[in-house]
Amino acid sequence: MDSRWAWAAGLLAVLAATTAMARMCAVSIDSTDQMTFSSKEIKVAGDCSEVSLTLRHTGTLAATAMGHNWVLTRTADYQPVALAGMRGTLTGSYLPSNDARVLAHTKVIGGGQSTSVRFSTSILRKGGDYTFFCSFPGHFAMMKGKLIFG
Ligand SMILES: [Cu+2]
Repeated sequence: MDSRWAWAAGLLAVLAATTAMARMCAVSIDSTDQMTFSSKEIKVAGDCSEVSLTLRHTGTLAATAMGHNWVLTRTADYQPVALAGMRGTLTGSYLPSNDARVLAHTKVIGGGQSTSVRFSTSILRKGGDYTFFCSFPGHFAMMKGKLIFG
């Protein structure tokens, strides 16, 4: 009996430690028919272990005409990935397929829709230089911002 209680207490301690370590942080950003994001900067606290990002499209235009997505890369990779994405397709999220430079991304949505993506902050370095953008062809120059982690 004693050893069973000790085992249960040990299991609870492990569960408590795991829960304390895993911190999910929710962030959200809007996009519009005017080809804009609602913010130029997204801050993720350094103790977040996971990020849940929600992208909303508050406009009315269809995804084929004014589609938006949210793509995260290192800032050095942002333009090359955006340019490569222009040769992509709507179903492929206008991104090169299986490209390790794409750290996280949502699908492309149209007006009135929302989507989200979850990713681990283990892919980020504190204080690193990260850019988020929309890879719909022609949007990346206007629709971009910085993601700050740390
Ligand atoms: Cu867009």
